[in-house]
Amino acid sequence: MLEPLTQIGRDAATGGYVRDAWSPADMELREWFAGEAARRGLDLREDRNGNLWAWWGDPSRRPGVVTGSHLDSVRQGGAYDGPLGVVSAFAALDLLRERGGVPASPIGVVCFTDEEGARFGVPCMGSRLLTGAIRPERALALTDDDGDTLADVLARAGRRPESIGRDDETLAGVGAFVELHVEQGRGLADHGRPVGVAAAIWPHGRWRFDFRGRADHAGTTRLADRDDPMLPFARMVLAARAAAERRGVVATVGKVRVSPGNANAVPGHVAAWLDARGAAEDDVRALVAELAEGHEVSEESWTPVVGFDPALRDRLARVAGGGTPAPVLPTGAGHDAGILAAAGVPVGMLFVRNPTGVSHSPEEHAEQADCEAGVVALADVLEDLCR
Ligand code: HGY
Ligand code: MN
Ligand code: MN
Ligand code: MN
Repeated sequence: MLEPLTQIGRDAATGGYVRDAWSPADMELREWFAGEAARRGLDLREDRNGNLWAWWGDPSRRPGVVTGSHLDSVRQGGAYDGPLGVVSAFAALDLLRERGGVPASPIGVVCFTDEEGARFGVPCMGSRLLTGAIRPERALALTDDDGDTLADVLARAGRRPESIGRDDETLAGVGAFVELHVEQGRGLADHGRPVGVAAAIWPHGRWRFDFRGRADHAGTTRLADRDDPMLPFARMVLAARAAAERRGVVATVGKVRVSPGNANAVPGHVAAWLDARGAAEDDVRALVAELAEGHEVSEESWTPVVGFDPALRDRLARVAGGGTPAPVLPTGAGHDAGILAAAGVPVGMLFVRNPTGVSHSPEEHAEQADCEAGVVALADVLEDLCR
């Protein structure tokens, strides 16, 4: 189902995808999106934050029902996380057209920009800017690993950095948002069902730790004379795992930057990023506070718990489940749907079965038949919401 996209940003050596926001691969994906919109005669709009909207109908006349997801990836990510939601959105719209009739509400397909935050560190950047969940000046000053700011990168991509920010006009056109996403976990595999519905998104955040020491010679500096930042870093990683087990949350350190990075020198500085999540906000906050004690720590992003609107959630479960209601599952993965829900937009999520549950990895997978079941469920949900 994802064939048109599978070669864009793919690392032939690993089969993983590297699709940083505003990278050449991302620009190619944005071109693909525009082509899909044009092929269907949809009204393509790029909002001031770079999010792409393809409309069937005019949302300025009446708020529409929007579906879609993102096309950027984590580094060495899988093929489905994001793209499955965008491809399924176009396919569901095609199915509605085949069924005949014109929906009472406009239907929009959206591609949110920079959902993963792989380049600038803050996830759901496009939807956070759209809803005002991040200040433009903070966003523009964020830098990537080369030291380029978001402002530099937007300007180079031909966008206007000075115009980013909350976009009430675009938001007013979104009467409801339904995001289809490959499940990142094994809930549906355990249920033996192809399609599920999100109950809630766990609270989650990212924190940067800076461990500072003194660069020195690896061979001539006595151990007693060393101020090696690797040691407090290593202790923090082990403490994070122990605290997560004790507190019933999850904590991950997946990105570390050691500088200056010589194999024959004690490093001067170690920067490390902690990702912590859990069903209960207090438990996540308590874990971070425990680990931050005595260290230089800054919060890079925080998303409070998102409880999807129960009436819409149950309506999606009934419609998406066909004869028997679809399973309703919580998730520890963040999504643009969570950012829009936090901004008061009626939001729901559909999940498509992932047999192994593996995600943020080239191993991420979904069976064709389940992807097709997802499209039918999404079309049924859109039809139901647009009555
Ligand atoms: O990190 C997440 O949960 C999402 O994939 N951005
Ligand atoms: Mn992801
Ligand atoms: Mn995603
Ligand atoms: Mn750069």
